[in-house]
Amino acid sequence: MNINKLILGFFVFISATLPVAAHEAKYAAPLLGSSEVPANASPATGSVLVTIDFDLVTMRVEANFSGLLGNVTNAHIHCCTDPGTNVGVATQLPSFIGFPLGVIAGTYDHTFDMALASSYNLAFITSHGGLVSTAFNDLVTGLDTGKAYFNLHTNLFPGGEIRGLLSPVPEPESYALLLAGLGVLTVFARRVRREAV
Ligand SMILES: [Cu+2]
Repeated sequence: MNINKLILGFFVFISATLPVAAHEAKYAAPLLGSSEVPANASPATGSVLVTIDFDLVTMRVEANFSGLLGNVTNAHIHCCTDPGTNVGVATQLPSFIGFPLGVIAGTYDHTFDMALASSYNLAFITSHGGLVSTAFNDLVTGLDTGKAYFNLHTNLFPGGEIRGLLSPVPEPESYALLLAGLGVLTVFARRVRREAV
């Protein structure tokens, strides 16, 4: 076995394994009053994790929050704008279906079918290519580039009590597979060296 075959084998191994992990993308954010625009002094905290599955065209939203001064009126994701500015809602209105309303603390976990227009603010679809597919692409681009934020509105803070700018979470599986691939390469290289002796 020569080194070229070895390198070829490595890339075949990587290309066969990496795409499996790359079909999903995760985005996370802490939720804080200080992240609102303008900032507020709410002591509430929370966090949100958004998982996009590109095979199923779904978006899972997991959130938790506590210590709100007001009662939840709605929560959703706004897109797409630069950090420190405000923009319209991209996702389902007035609120994510099943989101705990009228409370000061809670948890949420729901998976949306992003091939359905009902998972979006219709105005977002209209202003982002007019199709569910173009809206989905623009939302994902917004998530990838730090231009989408989760906003939780309450009766005391109609503009939003806690908010978080969603940013990509590195995929540990991708790195694990890359390291596994390097491990295989090392084993092959050792065997080649032994055979050469
Ligand atoms: Cu909002």
